[in-house]
Formats: sequence, structure tokens, C-alpha cells
Amino acid sequence: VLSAYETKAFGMSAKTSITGLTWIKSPERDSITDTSSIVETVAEVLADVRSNGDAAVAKYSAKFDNSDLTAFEVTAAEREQALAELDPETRADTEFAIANVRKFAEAQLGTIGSLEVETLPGVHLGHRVIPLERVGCYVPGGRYPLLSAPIMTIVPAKVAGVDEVIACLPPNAHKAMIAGCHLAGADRIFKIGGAQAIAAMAFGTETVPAVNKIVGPGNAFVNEAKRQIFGPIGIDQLAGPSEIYTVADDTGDAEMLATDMLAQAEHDIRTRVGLITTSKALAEATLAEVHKQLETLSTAETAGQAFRDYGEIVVCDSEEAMIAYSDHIAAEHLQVHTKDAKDFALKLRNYGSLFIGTLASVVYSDKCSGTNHTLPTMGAGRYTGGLWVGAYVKIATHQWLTEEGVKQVAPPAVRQSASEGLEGHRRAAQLRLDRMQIKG
Ligand code: HSO
Ligand code: ZN
Repeated sequence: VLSAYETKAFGMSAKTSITGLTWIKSPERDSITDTSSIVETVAEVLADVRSNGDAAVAKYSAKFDNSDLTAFEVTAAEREQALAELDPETRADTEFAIANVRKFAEAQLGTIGSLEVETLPGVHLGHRVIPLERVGCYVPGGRYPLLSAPIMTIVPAKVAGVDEVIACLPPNAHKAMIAGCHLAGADRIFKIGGAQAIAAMAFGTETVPAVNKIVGPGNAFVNEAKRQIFGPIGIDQLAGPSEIYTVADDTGDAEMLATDMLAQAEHDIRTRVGLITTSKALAEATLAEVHKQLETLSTAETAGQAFRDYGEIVVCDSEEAMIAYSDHIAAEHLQVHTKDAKDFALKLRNYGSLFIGTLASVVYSDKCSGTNHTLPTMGAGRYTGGLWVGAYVKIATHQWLTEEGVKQVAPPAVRQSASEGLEGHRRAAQLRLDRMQIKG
């Protein structure tokens, strides 16, 4: 089921005025039926959990997740058990990924600082970087347990200095996911999934504390719930199906391009994959290679359908057209396979995360290289990057003035307020000046 906003993501490919493009393979589907019923179902879950707390959570866990749980929190003993059941190699790999995501998040946090500046004589302005108090990380169950999922939402929250990081995962999620949440540093973990998890974290229940922001991808119900609670509660973004595009010139490698596309296509039948290239020969070779690889890929059923429905291979008659079309798509993952890839990368504007040169693989970032894999999809890369440590802090401004500063800003503020007919504002602006005059 897809919710209303997901329908808008498709149909973008065809609607472009960019010239010099020839499709060797176009997406066969570009619109998906709207299912507004989900909007109402989610609204009902949210309202019910808001008024009835844990009882409503238990009711929807039974209804949607087939779970009879009434106590949702993962206990210390369960955490221990989940860890004990994790094989040592998986644990080491998980810890490797956590360390790398942490290192990069720490370095990024170092680029955000507090500020104090005097912009006019006596007018002192500034901002502070303040961590959020409480954050909720939704960890999807999914067809495959993705151990990197809790890492990407929980680790940067801890690095940012969030006081309490809670995680919710579906009751039937693989036990390893509990170990993943634990190793990533979740303060509290709850076995609650779907819209009821978002509701519990947004409004709080007897056992789940209310949070200030909810992050992490989920299914259509989770997305819709995040959309509906947004406002008083923050969200990261609305996650759509994965996307991978590559811009390539004639130095591109068809086998590698096909492999990379199918690596993401196996996620979901709605994954969008694409090649934007100036080489017709590469385009044709890649198309043939995709079909060849599908013959032996164990996940070909999903990957093949995704490629059939949403795959696109476009030949561009200039580098400019290639850049323009790539910026138009704003793919979640964008690979650059060109001569001088580092220079070429600087010409690109819209993408979630960039993979420069043929040695960088999206899969490394999916798992463990250190950049966050929670990235903008459906064109959101035109206005935002992905989840990062900065999403867990707020940059909040402040000011203080000397009498000299008041002399600078009060007269214009008095005049503006008077001309707008805001007498209360005028008085507040004038009062400081009057007090200064009385003092002499
Ligand atoms: N490609 C996904 C993340 C992921 N894939 C994790 C495998 N593991 C996010 O776009
Ligand atoms: Zn992936």
C-alpha cells in the first residue's frame, strides 16, 4: 500500500523539458494508485493511542502484527540474550560499522559550532547548538533484518548528545535487531511496530516516553503516521523506496553498473534504478548485462520487477544534458563513473549521497563505511541531504543589548510598530528608550 504523497514521486522521469535525452529503457510505471484509506486508518490509530495509551498499542499490535504482547519494553535479560545469540563475526562487523558511523558523525558535529557576534554597536547576537532531549528511532522489520538500520539512526543521536534515545521495532523483528539497537546505544527499546509505534513515541503512553523527534524509515503506515504527527514533533523525512542512479561517460563498466543497479533493485519491487550516460554503447551493454545477471541472481524476482517497472537508461547527447537530468532526478544514491570523477562530482547539485569513482560502492555506505544510509528519496534530494548528527541538535538563537544597542534598534522598531498600528509593540520598543532617558 502506498500513501498519497508517494504517488507524486513517480512520473518525474517523463516530465522534463531537458533536451538531448534518448531513452534506451524507460520506466514502465510512472504512477501508483493512491490509497487514501491508509490516511484514515493511521489517523484512527494515532487518536486511539493518544487517548488510550498502552491498551491501544496492544490492540493494534494484535491486529496488525499478530502479537499478543502487553509489556513492550525489551528487558536487560532480553538484550543479553539477543547479544549472546549474535554470532561473533556479525557482532564484530556491527561494531566496525558503529565505530565508522560514530567517527564520521563526530567529525561532522565538529563543523557545527556556537556563535557570538556584535552586528551593530551594542547588539550582540548568537546561537547555541543544543541537543534534543528525547529522540525516537523507528527500526523497520522488513523482509531481511538490516542490522545497519538501527546504527544509522541511533549512533548519530548519541554522538549529538541526545539525553534519551529510544528505539521501536516490530514485535516480530529478528532478534539480531534487538542486539543491533543495543550495540548502537539505544537507552530503551520497545517491541512496537507500525503506526502504533509512531503514535506511542509521539504522544507517550504509560510505558513509552513521548519524544521530540522521530526518525527512521518504515512502511507506508509508518510514513503516513510520521506525516500526521509532524509539527509539534519533528521527523527526519518520509522514506520512499531505495534509488540508485549512475552518471557515466564512455569509461563506465557495464558489468559494474548492472551489478550496482541490481544490488539496490533487490530491496523492493518499487526501487528506482537508473543509468544516465553520454555513451550509447555503454547504455546498450548495461541493459544486456542487467538481463544476463538477472538469470543467476537469487533475488531476481524482486530485482527484475523493479528494473522492469522503474529502471531507466538514458543516453545524453552532452555532458550538460547528463548533469541536468541527474539533477532533475535527484537520486537517493548517485554514482559518478566518469573520467576525473572528483571534478565531475562538483558539477552535480541534487542527490542524497554521492559515490565518486568506481571504487566507492553504495553497498559500503549501506553497511559500514560511515556516511549515513538514511537518505532523501522521491526527489527530496533537491532540498535536503540525508540524516546526520545535525538532525539531532537545534541551532537556537539569542541576543543581548547594551544601551548603545537599544539606541540603534529602538527608533526603527518604534516607527515600524506605529505605522503597522501595533500599539503594544510600539510601547515595548519605546519603554527601553524612556527608561534610559530617566536614568540620564
Ligand atoms: N540501501 C538502503 C540501506 C541498506 N541496504 C542497508 C542494505 N542494508 C538505504 O537506501
Ligand atoms: Zn541497500
